[in-house]
Amino acid sequence: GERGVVAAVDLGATSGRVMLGRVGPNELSLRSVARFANEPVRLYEASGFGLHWNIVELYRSALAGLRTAVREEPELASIGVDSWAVDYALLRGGRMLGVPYHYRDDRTSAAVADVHERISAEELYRRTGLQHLPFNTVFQLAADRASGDLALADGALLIPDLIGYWLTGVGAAEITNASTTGLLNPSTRAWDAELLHLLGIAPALLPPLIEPGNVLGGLLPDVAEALGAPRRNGGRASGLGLAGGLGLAGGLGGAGGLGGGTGSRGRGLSVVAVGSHDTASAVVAVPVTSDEFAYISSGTWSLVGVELEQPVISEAGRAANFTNEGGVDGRVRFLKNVSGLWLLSESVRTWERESGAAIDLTVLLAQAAAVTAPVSEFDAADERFIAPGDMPARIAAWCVERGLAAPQTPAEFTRSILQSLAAAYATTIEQAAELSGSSIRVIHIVGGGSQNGLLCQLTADRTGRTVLAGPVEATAIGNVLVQARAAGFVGADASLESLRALVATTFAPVRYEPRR
Ligand code: ADP
Ligand code: LRH
Repeated sequence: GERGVVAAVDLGATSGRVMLGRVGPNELSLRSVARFANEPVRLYEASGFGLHWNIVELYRSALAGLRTAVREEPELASIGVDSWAVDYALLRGGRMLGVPYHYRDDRTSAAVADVHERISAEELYRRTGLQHLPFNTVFQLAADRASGDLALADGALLIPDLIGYWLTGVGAAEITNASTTGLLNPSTRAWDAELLHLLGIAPALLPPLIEPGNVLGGLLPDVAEALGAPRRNGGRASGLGLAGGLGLAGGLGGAGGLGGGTGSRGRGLSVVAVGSHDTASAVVAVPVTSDEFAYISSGTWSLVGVELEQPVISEAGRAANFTNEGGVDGRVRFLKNVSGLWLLSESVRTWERESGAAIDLTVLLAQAAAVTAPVSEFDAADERFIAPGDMPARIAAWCVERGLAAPQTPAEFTRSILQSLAAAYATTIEQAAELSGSSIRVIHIVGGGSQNGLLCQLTADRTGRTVLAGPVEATAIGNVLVQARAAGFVGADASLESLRALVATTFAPVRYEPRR
C-alpha cells in the first residue's frame, strides 16, 4: 500500500495528546502536535461535591490540536479517538445532560449493593466476564437511576464515542470500550439484553456497536470548517445520526455497512473507530517478538495480562478478579487492573500541597532507587486508594493496621509504592498464566510507566522474567495503526502480529533482566 498520515486523539486520565502518525508498509513514525493536562473538577451539587471530567475543555483542546494537525498535514486521511474506559455522558435529544462524572467520584458506593440486589456478583461475572471495580459503568448507571438522572436520558455515550459524536453527529459504541461497561456479553460481543432488563436499563439508551476500523462518519460541516479541513462534497450527509430522539440507533444504518477502507481523501476527513479503550489501543502496539508474552499497560492504572482468542470465564477467574475485555480484531484482553502510578502521582500531589514546592519526579525516583533499608509493602489494589486524597496517610494507615512499619520519607513511600506494584504484577502474571493456560516468557511494559527504570527493574526481579519497556506512547501508536490499516497504508488485511512486528522494528524496547 501507499503511505499516509492519520491523527490520533488520545485522552489519558492525566493528560491528552493529538499525534500525527505517518505509516507505510515498512514505516511508522509519530509526532506530537498538541499536549494538554486533564484536570478533573469538583462541583458542588447540594448533597455534596461531585468529581467530574472537564469534558468540554478536553474537546476544545482536541479540536485545537486537530486544527494544527490539519494545517501541518493537508493530506490527513482520518482521525481516531481513544480515552480511559467506563465513563460516559447521558444525553437527551442529542444534547449532553450534565457534566460526565469521573470514575473516582464516590457516588457508586450505594449503587454496587443496589445492582447486586438485582443480580449476584457471580451471575454478573458469568455474563460479562468483567473484573469487579466499583466504578464500572453498570454501577454508575445504577447511581444515575437512583438520582433520577437516568429517567431524563434517551442516550448514553462513552467518552471517546462522545467526542466522535461531537465531531461527526453519529452516535455509536465502539466495542473494546463497550466491553468495560459490564453490560456486554464478551462471547457474542453484543449488549446483554437480559441483563439490561434485569437492571432496568432501556435498550434504546445504548447505541449500536461498531468495531475498530469501521468508519464512524465524516466531519460535521461546521466542525470541518473549524478545523480548516476540506468539506465533503455531496455524498453521505453528516449529522444523519440525529434523526428521532438521540437517533443513535437509526443513525448508523447498521454498523455492518461501515466496514472497509476509509477512502476519505478528496471526500473530506472521516473519523474512524479505533480501539477506543486506551488499553485496547496500547495492546495493539506491544512490540512483540516472542508469542509467549504478557503485557503491562502502565500509566495511571496498570493493566496486567495476556491476549487470548476466547474469553476465560471461571469462578477462579472471578475470585482472582480477572477481566475479559474486548480487544481489536476480536481478541480478548484477559487482564487485571491492579492500580498504578496514580498511587505515586497522588502522593506527589499531597507532598507538593504540604510543602508548596514542586517535586521533580526524576529526582524522587533516584532517591527511591537509593533506599537500601527494607520498606513495607501494601495491597495496591485496595479500594481505599481509589478516591483522590492523602495517599501517603492511607498507605501508612494500611501498614499500621497490620503491625507493619509505615514508610517515613517521600523516598521511602515511593520505594514502597513501586515495590508493592511490582509484587502485584508478579502475582497477577502467575495468575494470568495459570487461569488462561498461557506460558509467559517476556513481559512488555508500555505507556508512561515504561520510563520508570526502577519499576521496570523491580518487575523483572519479582517476576524472574525479562522485561521489555516501551513504547511510551503505545496507546497513540495503536490508535494510529488501526486507522492506517483501515486506510490501506499497511495492507488492509494486515494481522495484529504484523502491526506489532512493525512497532518492534521502529520502537525498539529497553531490556531489563532479573537480578538474582
Ligand atoms: P495515563 O494515560 O493514564 O494518563 P500515561 O501513560 O501518560 O498515563 O503515564 C503517566 C505516568 O507516567 C505518570 O503518572 C508517571 O508516573 C509516569 N512518567 C511520566 N514521565 C515519566 C518519566 N520521565 N520517568 C518516569 N515516569 C514517568
Ligand atoms: C486506563 C483505563 C483502564 C481502566 C481505567 C478506568 O486508562 O482505561 O483500562 O480500567 O482506565
